[in-house]
Amino acid sequence: MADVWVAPGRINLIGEHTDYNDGFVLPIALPHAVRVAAARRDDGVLRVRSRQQPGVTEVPVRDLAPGAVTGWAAYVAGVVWVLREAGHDVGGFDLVVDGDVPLGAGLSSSAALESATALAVTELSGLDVDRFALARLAQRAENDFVGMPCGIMDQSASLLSREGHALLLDTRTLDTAHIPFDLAPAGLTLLVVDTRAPHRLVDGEYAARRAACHKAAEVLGVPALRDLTDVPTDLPDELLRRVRHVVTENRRVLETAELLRAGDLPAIGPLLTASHESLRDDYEVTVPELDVAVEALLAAGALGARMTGGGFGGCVIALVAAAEVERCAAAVREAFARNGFIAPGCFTATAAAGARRER
Ligand code: GAF
Repeated sequence: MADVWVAPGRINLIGEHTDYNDGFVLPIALPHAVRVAAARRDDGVLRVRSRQQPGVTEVPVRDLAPGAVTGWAAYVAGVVWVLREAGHDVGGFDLVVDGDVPLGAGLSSSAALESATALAVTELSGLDVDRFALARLAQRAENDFVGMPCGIMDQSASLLSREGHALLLDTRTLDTAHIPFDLAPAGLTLLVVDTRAPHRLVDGEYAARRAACHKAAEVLGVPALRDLTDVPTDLPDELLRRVRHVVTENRRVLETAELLRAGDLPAIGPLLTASHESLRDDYEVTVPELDVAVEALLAAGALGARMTGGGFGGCVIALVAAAEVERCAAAVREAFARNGFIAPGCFTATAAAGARRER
């Protein structure tokens, strides 16, 4: 029987679009995960299939190059490619992927797939690569093989998270702190609303935000926007709003982490909502479904609500009293029906464990 590695999807509590600015993020791992059953092959061929997707990908590992594999299997092939590029002796594998992280919902199913693959391939190859290096390699696989210019949050969340904790990550240094995150004793719950909004222009808009941030850092003469403590005043309006989001969001992450450390859970609510407003008004990555969900949740009594992930669709999270979960979910469903949107999916989330070998 093949060995199995499992890696979770994630929800980001706060710290959006900060990771490619060397800033701070605060994700939790989800109970939803990707499993990779893996075995070595001695013919140098990478063979990948999925229990959810049709088709089989078969490619000699020596032929791996950006563009050689497309679709979901590129996340797997990219990890094998990047390990070989980094000089590791990695041969052929049989990999079977199975998962329950909702696809296209902004819950990092792709980072989970990369992370499970990275663990499987390195362990089966007898390589000693630490989790921080694995996160960097998985990010590189996504940047250079898949072609998505993401930051390092999602791979780190999948590989470095601990059950019952949020992961405070400094994306410049990869310094981490595991901060207890258990809402139940405070009578609270994290409600997740999958808006099921079709992603629009995601990759192009994401790359455009990233480019704007890099341009602003260059103009302002700092290595990255993380290095700004105050919002500058002398930038063109759109660039200024992008910068303002990043500077204020970094502050909100650190404040949220402090409140969690102090055990003052309800107090993080307004910070979540402020993050959403900043993403909506300054960073302009929300869509009507995300804004309507947040408004409905707040009107129904949520202590705070925000979009999570890259935006342009995906999920909203809300901090709600445990007794109010059903009422809040019903309020979103009604608001979606009123607006003619597809019915949303609602579930509650706790902080789960990071990637590991399952058997
Ligand atoms: C996506 C990216 F993959 C992350 O790196 C991060 O930038 C996020 O969007 C926004 O915070 O999930």
